[in-house]
Amino acid sequence: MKSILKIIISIALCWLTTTSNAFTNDDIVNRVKELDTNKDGGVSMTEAEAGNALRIIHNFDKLDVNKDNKVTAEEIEALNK
Ligand SMILES: [Ca+2]
Ligand SMILES: [Ca+2]
Repeated sequence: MKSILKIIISIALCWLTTTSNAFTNDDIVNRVKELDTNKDGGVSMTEAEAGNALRIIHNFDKLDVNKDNKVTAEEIEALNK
C-alpha cells in the first residue's frame, strides 16, 4: 500500500515539475544559476543542452528577448507573468 502511494506521489511530482508553468521567481533564479556554468549571468543554448533544460531549449528564441544568445532569469520572469 505504501509503495503505491510512493508511486502516485512521484508521478504527481513528475507531472508538476514537467508541465506546470507556475514557477516562482526563486525557482527560476535558482535554475538559471544551476545551468549557468560559466557564470556570465545567462543560460546559453549550450548550457541549456548540457543541463537538459528542455523548456529553455524549446523556447530559446522566445525567451532570449534581447537576442544576446543567453537567457537570463529576468527574461524568463518577464514571460512567466
Ligand atoms: Ca552562461
Ligand atoms: Ca538574452
